Amino acid sequence: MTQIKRIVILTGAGISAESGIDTFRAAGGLWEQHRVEDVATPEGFARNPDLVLGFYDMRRAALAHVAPNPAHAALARLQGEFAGDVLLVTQNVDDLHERGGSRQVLHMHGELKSALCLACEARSPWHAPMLDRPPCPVCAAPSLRPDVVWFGEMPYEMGRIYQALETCDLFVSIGTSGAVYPAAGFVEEARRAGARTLELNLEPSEGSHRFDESRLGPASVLVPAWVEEVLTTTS
Ligand code: BJW
Repeated sequence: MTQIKRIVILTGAGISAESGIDTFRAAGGLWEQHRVEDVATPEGFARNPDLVLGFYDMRRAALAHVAPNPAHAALARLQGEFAGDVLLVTQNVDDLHERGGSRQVLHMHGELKSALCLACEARSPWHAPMLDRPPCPVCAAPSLRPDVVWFGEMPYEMGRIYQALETCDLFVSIGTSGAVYPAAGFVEEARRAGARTLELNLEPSEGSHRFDESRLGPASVLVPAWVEEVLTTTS
């Protein structure tokens, strides 16, 4: 633990579950309530934009009723107090890392509070519904879509993420099922770089066997305990 200088952390829906945001693949999760092909692909959006805009409007509005939990706060503490580098990459489109105190977060699957204009390709901060086809703040075209990454689309910030994975000494995956690529492959990239790999998850993920260590339990308990351990053993 004393040799650790560069940490890459990947978070998924599990870190926000205890804040009251549904995960995707659990029983009763988002993909049981909505067909993934309908709401999380460009083809689904082309077929039925109202359905997709309404789905994301509902999830954006729900952010007003949730709050960060101790796992988000612990990662913010780590970013503030760890002497080396911490890159926080999230697959989540919520804003709970930022509201938990994190200042630097890479949202590889985009953000609910951002709009992407299909006419001018501008990405703009966005807080309102999109179902009523509001104008783009940059070009005024009524062509906004949620600025999120659907299946078949390229996630954001991949260059920066792979660069960090190539030089990290510790990779930690928190609350993700390991079912979706490229994020599910990050553990292999980190292993190739010689990093230690740790998974913190409620239950073994699809990729558990790829990690040096798996700790099972709720993120609100595991993450603060792990952060405390890192800060006391590396200071
Ligand atoms: C707790 C907890 C608690 C619960 N405490 N834990 C065949 C093979 C390989 C790849 C492909 C393939 N066919 C197609 C692909 C590519 C495809 C893909 O991966 N498909 C799979 C289905 C196989 N991927 C893509 O298309 C991606 N793009 C791409 O690959 O571009 C090309 C490329 C090439 C080279 C380099 C780079 C790129 C894009 C993927 C986009 C995913 N988008 C979504 C929607 C985003 C917008 C939205 O939110 O609606 O992202 S899908 C959804 O899944 C969302 C999530 O970010 C993502 C991952 O889900 P996550 O976070 O893991 O949630 P869950 O629900 O699955 O798991 C929660 C976990 O938490 C569970 O394990 C619980 O146990 C745990 N948990 N409570 C701790 N309290």
